[in-house]
Amino acid sequence: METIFTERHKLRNSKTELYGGELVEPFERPSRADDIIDRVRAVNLGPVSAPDDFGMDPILAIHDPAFIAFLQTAWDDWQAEGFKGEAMPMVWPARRMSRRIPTHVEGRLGYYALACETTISGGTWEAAYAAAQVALTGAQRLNDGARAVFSLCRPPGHHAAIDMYGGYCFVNNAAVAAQHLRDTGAERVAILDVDFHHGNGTQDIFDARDDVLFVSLHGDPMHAFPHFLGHADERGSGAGQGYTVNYPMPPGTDFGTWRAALADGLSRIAEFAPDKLIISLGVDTFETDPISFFKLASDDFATYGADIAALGLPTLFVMEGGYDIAEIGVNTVNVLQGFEGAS
Ligand code: SP5
Ligand code: ZN
Repeated sequence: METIFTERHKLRNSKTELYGGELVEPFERPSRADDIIDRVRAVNLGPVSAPDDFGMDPILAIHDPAFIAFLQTAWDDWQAEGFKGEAMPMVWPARRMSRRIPTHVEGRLGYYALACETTISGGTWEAAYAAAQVALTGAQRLNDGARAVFSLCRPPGHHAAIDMYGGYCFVNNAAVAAQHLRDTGAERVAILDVDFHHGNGTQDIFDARDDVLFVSLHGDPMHAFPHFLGHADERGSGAGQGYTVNYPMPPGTDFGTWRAALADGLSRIAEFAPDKLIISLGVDTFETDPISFFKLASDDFATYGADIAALGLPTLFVMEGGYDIAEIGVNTVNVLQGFEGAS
């Protein structure tokens, strides 16, 4: 399997994350991608290629232009205020408040953020742009006939909505890739999100659409980030009714339970009969992940990779989360090798 990767991910290197009331080293750090690419190379998964540049249009096909303009200048605007730390919001348009977009960067951060753990620092936009190109290049490889491709995106994307960032995400790489596939011939695209966290951004983007099926397995939002989306009764709206499928699961969920939900989701995808499949691949379902509560073991990742391959669809793997730094490379590549072994 070919991997698409660029060292430009390193430009996303913020020093702080707000966690448990402290500023800590971010869980979403450059060594994650380095560990994954090292493992890809160590097992000879396949060629590693740099992304092509598809420009801004495919990003603007998903995201609000004013939101993207905000991301592009947020760090400079923040620095211009003379602040010493990295950019983070502290006030939001909460219930019964105005939706008018403020002028001051503090207000703009609150308007566009869905969570404040994710700070913005120099290079964040450049890395997010590059990650979207990594996803787009993978999608184009499927168009060119590949059975499967691994887009090693960093920063991740599935929490980024039309006009919101947070959860370590800025541009929704999987959504950008899905729209590109739609715009280049695919009639139906399915996105299967196996990251521990609910893909609220992806769900939001495709909520009212029946041409992109969104299926997500995740920690129950009653107990897990992003807390405000991902319940089982969210099924899509308007024409998209029935095209969002959520499997929230409780703390301590083991592989048996998780795999049964996967089987149900895979049957829904088979029924939808998409032209292409995108996997939002987060390995934070691992038993010792520091911020999650599922109990998957390393071998389980290979097992479910094979389950996904059984659909027989052209498949793009887009990297999302996963924070157990020691095992992230092994677990990620286990999914890909499990897939290849069953293809
Ligand atoms: C892409 C992705 O996986 N983003 C996840 C962002 C989660 N950020 C908030 C983490 C808060 C975790 N609180 C867990 C308490 C564990 N005891
Ligand atoms: Zn996650």
